Amino acid sequence: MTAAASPAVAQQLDERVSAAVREGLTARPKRLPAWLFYDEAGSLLFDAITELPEYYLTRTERGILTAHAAEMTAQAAAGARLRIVELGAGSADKTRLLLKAATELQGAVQYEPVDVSASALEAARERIEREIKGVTVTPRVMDYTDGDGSRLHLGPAVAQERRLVVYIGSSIGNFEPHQAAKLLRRVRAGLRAGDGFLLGVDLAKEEAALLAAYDDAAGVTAAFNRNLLVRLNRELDAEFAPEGFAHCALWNEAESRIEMHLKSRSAQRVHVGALDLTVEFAAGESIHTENSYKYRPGQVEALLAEAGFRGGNVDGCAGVVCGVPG
Ligand code: AVI
Repeated sequence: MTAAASPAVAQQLDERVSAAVREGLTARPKRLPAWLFYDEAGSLLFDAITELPEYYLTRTERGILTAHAAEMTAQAAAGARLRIVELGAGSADKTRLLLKAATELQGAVQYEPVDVSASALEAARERIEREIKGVTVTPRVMDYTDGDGSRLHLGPAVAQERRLVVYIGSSIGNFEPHQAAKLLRRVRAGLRAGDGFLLGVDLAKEEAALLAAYDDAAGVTAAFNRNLLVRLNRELDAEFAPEGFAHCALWNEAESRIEMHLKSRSAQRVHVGALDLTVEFAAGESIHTENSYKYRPGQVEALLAEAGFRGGNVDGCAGVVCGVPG
């Protein structure tokens, strides 16, 4: 499959955006799905977030991979040849540590990044093949979240090879628990005995650290949140004044999640031209834009076990490598 998004795929995305916005802005309370963050500007803002001093997630995960990539790839390969598949690869920045470890282990490695963004995949392919000798990149443009509950198509299962499916960056935390469980079951169903799964999750921690990570001093996360309105203005001919909405991050202890909201600073009415929809906001009313679940010790292992994985926690920290029972 090539990395170019076909017109049919682009049209499907437009329809998905329209349906999600109509549904979310007419719901009570109002909400918008977090996947809407990632247009081109949103993806750049997210990259900037990962560099922020307050956003501990990326550097923590990079530290874990730096320390354990060799051990992880060796454990996943278990003496066979390893092929690496990555879900939601984006710029594939941290995955490079695994790819380097895999080339050191076996000389060359096939890498299959999966993402909805054809441009991000193409940029990653170009950079990885240039910078890491021995890696062959086969990008796949696919929405891995879009499924009917059946098996996730994870590329060819080649005899004598073991696949390691990588899902890092704590992206699983942006799914509701039942959706996360369903995704894990679909991954499991797409794997063969002996294949592996590397999952990066974030654990619950002190509230102040969590709030700072999602409401940074430089205002990058606020811009990321408001960019959603900029996107609706451009793609759906909406008339949001982004500064008329305050970025708000809160810790929901009962649900163990950070929530992001856009709170209307005043009573206002916003027209969304392409949907022929006028949305009324009371002063202080919010649009719920994201949940980021923070797991408690043992929860992830239980989720994985329920999905049919046999797991091992690496480092007692945020990385979990597990295998498919063989
Ligand atoms: C992509 N995802 C794991 C990020 C997170 O931490 O939930 C998205 C994000 N939202 C605000 N900052 C980063």
